[in-house]
Amino acid sequence: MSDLSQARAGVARHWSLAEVEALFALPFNDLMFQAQTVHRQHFDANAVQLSTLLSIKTGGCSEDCGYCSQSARHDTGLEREKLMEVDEVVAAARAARDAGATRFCMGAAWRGPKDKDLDAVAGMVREVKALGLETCVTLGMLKPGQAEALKAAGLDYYNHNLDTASEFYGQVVTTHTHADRLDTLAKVRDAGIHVCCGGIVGMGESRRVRAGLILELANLDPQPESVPINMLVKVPGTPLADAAEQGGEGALNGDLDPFEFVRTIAVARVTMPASHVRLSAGRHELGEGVQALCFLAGANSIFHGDKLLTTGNPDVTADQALFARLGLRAEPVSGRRCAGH
Ligand code: SAM
Ligand code: DTB
Ligand code: SF4
Repeated sequence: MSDLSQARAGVARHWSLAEVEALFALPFNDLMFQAQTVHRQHFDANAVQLSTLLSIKTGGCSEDCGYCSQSARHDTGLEREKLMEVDEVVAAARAARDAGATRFCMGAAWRGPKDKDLDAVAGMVREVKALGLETCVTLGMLKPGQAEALKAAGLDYYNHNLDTASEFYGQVVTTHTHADRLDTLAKVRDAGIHVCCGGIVGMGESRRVRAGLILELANLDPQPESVPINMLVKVPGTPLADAAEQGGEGALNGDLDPFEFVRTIAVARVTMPASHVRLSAGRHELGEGVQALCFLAGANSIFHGDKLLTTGNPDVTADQALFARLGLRAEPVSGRRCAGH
């Protein structure tokens, strides 16, 4: 089967680093054209899926992820909070649904859940699902049996990001490994839960590392159904608060070139044609012009609501105005063109 017909059929194929790097190196207009062509074969080009985030357990995390405001090892001034009550979570989910979200993502600052925590989260999943929302949680590493318990509660998606290419991972996190991440992803898949898996750019990595991240995501088999691409939010007090680009392709005045972020979205779209690619953290910082380019590059999902986990996000009225200017509309549940993805 040719590459194009494979892409049309939504069949994943194995990508090489050279191929992914070649996509990154294309003239911008050529890359955008490829991304838009692939996007239109699989999705309604003007529909965007809306997910709302809620931090159900904030701060005090044992892990040392260099970008994260919630690590107990970084002095970010964030107040540590205990796990929220089910009623509060349900109220937030109802408000998110009423504001137009179709998926509700609950995040906890844990290395992984204890069994007691998992029971509480399973209760939240059950009630959020009963509101007619798709459910997603991101709880860190899972132990045997935990993914099955979440599936039984009605969990649709588990978010667990690779975050960066394996070769760079050890420079960002030392308390767990890239292999640990893959292990949890396998548990999620085996339990029959959809996978939400992406990464962060702008952490001082090279273009080769960005290509390596997309390569590792695209070669997951099956490919993740949702792929969040985050622009690093530089949180004061974290080791990456002053992350600078080392130069080379994709750098601009010591920082990540916003066009490099758009390229990353486009390469994700071309290599993962049937996945929802989410323009995730960093929308405030990117501005509306660059966000519009991201939609053109094939992003078809965003976080909706004025807060991510601990940092800000454009508010709902700003997004409504942007969607109206661009002729975009919110995607109803199961808006994919390809069955089963
Ligand atoms: N503890 C769980 C874990 O590590 O998987 C779940 C929560 S963690 C905050 C979820 C994801 O948020 C991370 O994998 C990372 O991709 C993203 N993230 C966290 N802090 C960020 C930041 N400052 N900028 C961009 N993305 C960030
Ligand atoms: C993802 O890839 N990005 C979201 C969600 N998955 C959990 C989190 C972004 C966090 C941004 C920094 C913060 O608000 O703490
Ligand atoms: Fe903890 Fe997740 Fe933040 Fe890492 S990214 S410090 S595991 S909350």
